[in-house]
Amino acid sequence: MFTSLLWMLFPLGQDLCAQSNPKLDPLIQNVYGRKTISLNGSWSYLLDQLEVGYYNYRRTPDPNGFFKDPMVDNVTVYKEYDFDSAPVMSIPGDWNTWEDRFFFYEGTMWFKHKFLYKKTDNRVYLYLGAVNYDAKVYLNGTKVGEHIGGYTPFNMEVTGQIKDGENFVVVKVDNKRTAEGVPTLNCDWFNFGGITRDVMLVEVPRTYISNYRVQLKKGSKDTLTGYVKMDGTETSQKVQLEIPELKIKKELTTDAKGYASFEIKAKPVLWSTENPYLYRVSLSTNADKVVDEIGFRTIETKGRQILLNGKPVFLKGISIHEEAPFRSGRICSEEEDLTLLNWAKELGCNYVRLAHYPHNEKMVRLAEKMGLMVWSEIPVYWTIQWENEGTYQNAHNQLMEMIERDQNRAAVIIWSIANETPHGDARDRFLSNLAKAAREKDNSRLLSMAMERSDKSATVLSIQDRMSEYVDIISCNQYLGWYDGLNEKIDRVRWEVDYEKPLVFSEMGGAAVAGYHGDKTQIWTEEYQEELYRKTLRMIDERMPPVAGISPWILMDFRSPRRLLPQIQDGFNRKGLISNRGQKKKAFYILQEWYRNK
Ligand code: GCB
Repeated sequence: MFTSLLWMLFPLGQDLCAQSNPKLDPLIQNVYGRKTISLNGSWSYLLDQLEVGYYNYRRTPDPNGFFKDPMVDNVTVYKEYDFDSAPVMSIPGDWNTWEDRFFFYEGTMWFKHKFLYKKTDNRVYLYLGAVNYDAKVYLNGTKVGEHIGGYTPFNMEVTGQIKDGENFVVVKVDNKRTAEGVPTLNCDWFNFGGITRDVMLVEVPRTYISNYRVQLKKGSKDTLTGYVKMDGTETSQKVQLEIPELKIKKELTTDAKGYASFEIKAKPVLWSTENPYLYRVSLSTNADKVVDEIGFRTIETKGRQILLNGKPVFLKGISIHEEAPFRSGRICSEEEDLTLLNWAKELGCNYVRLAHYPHNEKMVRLAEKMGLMVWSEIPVYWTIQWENEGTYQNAHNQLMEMIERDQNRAAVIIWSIANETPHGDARDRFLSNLAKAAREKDNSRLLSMAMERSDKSATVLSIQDRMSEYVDIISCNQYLGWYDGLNEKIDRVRWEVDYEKPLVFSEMGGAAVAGYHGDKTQIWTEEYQEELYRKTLRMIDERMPPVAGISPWILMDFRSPRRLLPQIQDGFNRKGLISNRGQKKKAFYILQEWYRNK
C-alpha cells in the first residue's frame, strides 16, 4: 500500500536526483550598508533526524521534499509534516540552547519563514550571515542555493523566484560533524546548530556596485588603492569614489567586466588603537550608492617586531570564542559582542584573537570602532583530511569568504589559516596552498597560523615548523603549567626560536573554576591559574627572545563537549579569565596589571 502510494506521487521515470544545485553568487560587499529587509524573527522548525524531508525511503533525494511545502490540507493530500502548526524559534539563534531536548542534537532541522514582499525594479538577494554547517536554501519551493561552512556569509540572487505578496523561505540546516569537514569531527568548542546570524533580503539596482576595496597600498601611508566591481547588464560605468573629509572625489570607469582599479594620493589620519579613526567612503553610480566607514593603517613586520603605522606595537590580546556571556549559546546580538569586547578593553587589550572561525561581521566592526586589532581565522583545526581535495576546497572557500567580507576592515591585521596542525607533507601542501591563496587575495595583511612547540630538549623550548616560511608571524599555542608540567616547570625552561620573525603566543593559560579557592599548587583553583599567569608573564619578560604579543586562552569559559570532569568542568572549558556567568577570576587582574605596564 505504502509503495503504491509512492509510485502515484513520484511517477516512474521521474529523476528523483534531479535536484539542481545552484551556484551561489559572489558575496555582496557591506550588506549592512545596503537597503535590506530583515528576515530575522520567528521561524517555524521541524527536527528531522532521518532527513525524511529530503530523502525518500530509498534514500534518494525527494523532489517533493519539505522545501516544497505545498499549501494543502492534511485531509485530502498525503503529507506527514506541517510547518504552519510547528513551533517557532527565534532567528538568528542556535537550536541547542533554544530547547533543552535539542541540546546535544546534531543533524537536520528544517526552518521556514513567511514574508510579504512588494516587487520593484530592483534586483533582490537572499543573504544569510552564517548557517552551521550545511545549508540548503529554497524560496517558494525552488532551491536557490547551498552552502557549506558554519561561520561565513553567503548570498544568492532571487529576483526571479521572489513574488509580489506572500513568499516563503525554507532552509535545511544540518550540523552533523563529518570526518572530511572543516572543522572535522574533533574540536574543543560546541557545535551550535542553526541559522546563527542575520538573514535578510538585499535590494540593489539592476546594475550595482557589488564589491569594492579601499585600503592603503601595502607599505604606503599616502596612497589609497583598491578596486570597484559592478554587477549587472551595464557593467561599463562611471563610478564616483568620494571621501569628503580627504577631499577625494575620483571618477572611475569600469571595464566590460565591471571592474576598475585605482590609486589615489592621500594623507589620511591613520587608524590606530588609540585613535580608531574611520572615514566615510562612498561609491556611487547614477543608479546606485553604497557608503562604508573605512580606516586606513599600515601593518607590517620588521625582524621580530610588528609595526602598526610604522611603529612597533605589542599585541596585548585575548582569545575569544563567539559564545554569549551569561547564557552560553551562540552569540546572536550586538549587545553580546559588546559585552565581550568591553571586557577585553577592561583587561587592557589592544588586540583580540577571534578564534577559531570568522566571528560575525558586527563583532569585527565593533572591535574596529573600539580600537582593537583583530586576528581572524578559519576552522582548519587539529587533524583534518589533508589529502582530501573536497576538504581543501571547503577550507579555501571559507578563507576566501572570510577575506572577502572583512577586506575593508582596518582592525583586521592577521589572517590565520590553521590551528595546531600536525607536521607532515600533506599538511604542508594543504596549508602552503591556503597561504598562497590568502596572499593572492589580500597581500596587505599579515599571515599566521597557530603552531605547536617542537622543543630542542626537555628544557630548551622551540618552534620548528616548515610552515614558518609561509607566514609572517610565528604564533605558538603553549600550555606550560597546564598540559605540560605544573607551574614550577615554567621557571625551569628557556626558549630558542631561530626564525627572524615576530613571535606571538596565540594561546597560553590554564583552567580555574571561578570561586574555587585553595593553595596556589592546587589545580583548578583561581590561585593556581593566577600563579600560572604570573610565572608565564615573568618568563616572557625575563627568559625569552623578544615576544611581539600574546592572546591568552581565553576571555570567558565556554561550552565544550570534551570537558567532562563533574563539578569542575560540567561541559565547560574553564580556561576563561572570566566565568561564563561573568565572574572575573584572579588571573584576570594579573594580566590586566601586566598589560597596564606594557
Ligand atoms: C588549544 C586549542 C583550543 C583549546 C585549548 C584548550 O590549544 O587551540 O581550541 O580550547 O587548547 O583549552 O585545550
